[in-house]
Amino acid sequence: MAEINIALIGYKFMGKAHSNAYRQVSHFFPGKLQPRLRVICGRDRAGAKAAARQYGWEEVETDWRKAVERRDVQVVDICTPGNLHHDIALAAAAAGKHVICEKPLANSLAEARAMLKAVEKAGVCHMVMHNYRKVPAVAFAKRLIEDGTMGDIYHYHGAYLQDWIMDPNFPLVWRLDKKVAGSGALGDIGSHALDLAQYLNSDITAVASQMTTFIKERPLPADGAGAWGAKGKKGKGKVTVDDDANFLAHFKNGSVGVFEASRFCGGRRNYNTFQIYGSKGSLAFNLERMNELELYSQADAAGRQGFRTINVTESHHPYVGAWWPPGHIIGYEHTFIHAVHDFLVALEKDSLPEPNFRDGARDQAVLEAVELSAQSGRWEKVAR
Ligand code: SOE
Repeated sequence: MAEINIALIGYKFMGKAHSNAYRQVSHFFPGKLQPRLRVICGRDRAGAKAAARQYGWEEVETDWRKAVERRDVQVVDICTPGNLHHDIALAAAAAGKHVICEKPLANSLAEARAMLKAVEKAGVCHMVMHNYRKVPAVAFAKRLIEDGTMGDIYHYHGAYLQDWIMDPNFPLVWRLDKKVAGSGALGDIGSHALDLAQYLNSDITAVASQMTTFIKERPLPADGAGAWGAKGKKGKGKVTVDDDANFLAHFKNGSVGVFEASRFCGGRRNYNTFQIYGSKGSLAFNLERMNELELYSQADAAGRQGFRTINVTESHHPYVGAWWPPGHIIGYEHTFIHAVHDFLVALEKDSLPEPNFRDGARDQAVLEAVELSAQSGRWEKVAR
């Protein structure tokens, strides 16, 4: 098994999830390539060193440019806030490195398109970490749609609801600073919801939206760990992103969509859901019950119709065969292992995984249209 050296830029929540995926993937999806956790990079040396010790990285860098330029690195994995995605991806592509990037791909459509152009010009492999496509139940839903079980799709309802910033005293972390995050609930979790919709249903062609900020200023982070540049300052800062984004959508296949992304829905800790209604059947998924898929089929005999719960834990379900016997469920962290597995297979086959930067740029075009519509108050077409 050949080794492939990884440089991970960023070591917080996503850095932890990606590190675990690199360490686990070869145990459950043995292939020709084995990731080597070569260097982890973070601005704060002490923090990066602690993460290196905890997750098993060999070396530490505090300057991402040095990590990207290293001749012993073949893959650059971007787990930073969105304002650095573009610069790191362009540097990595120019250095001939394969690139994985957290979602959303960028903080603007222009940046996303420049990133796509750079990786395609460099001829490197690229993936955007929309990990929820790698949930077995979601990949199985894709199979049911593709094999015609759902018939023609009429409706797609997508909602990704959380509640972690409802406390007005929650500090002004970087996700609430437009200069760093690009947008709020829309880009952070709305991007997941619309990526699943474009994966499962078809391209979104137009949107009509509204975006709301419920709490307009918050305490600056005491330790400066949050909004960059706010280190050590006292007092409050202005929230410059949306707390909620909801929008109507038209799809290329003629179906219609309703979407909501909010971090103000009490009790919804990580409630990423979709319902799909077609001419022959319906599907419903809830990430908080991620091993289950609700299926309604018109083909069921009269008197016996109704939503049934499929336990997506059989060996013939996507990815499940690598894990446990039926009913022995998997979790959030497995979606990242599946994504890394797909990336390694793409590298082995000299192909491209999904979702790659082309998908990420298509998602970014929808994000931009949603923001335009919230400003114009009109339907906006999605740039293609
Ligand atoms: C915060 O909203 C967050 O960590 C997102 O950034 C992730 O993409 C999502 O998987 C979980 O929630």
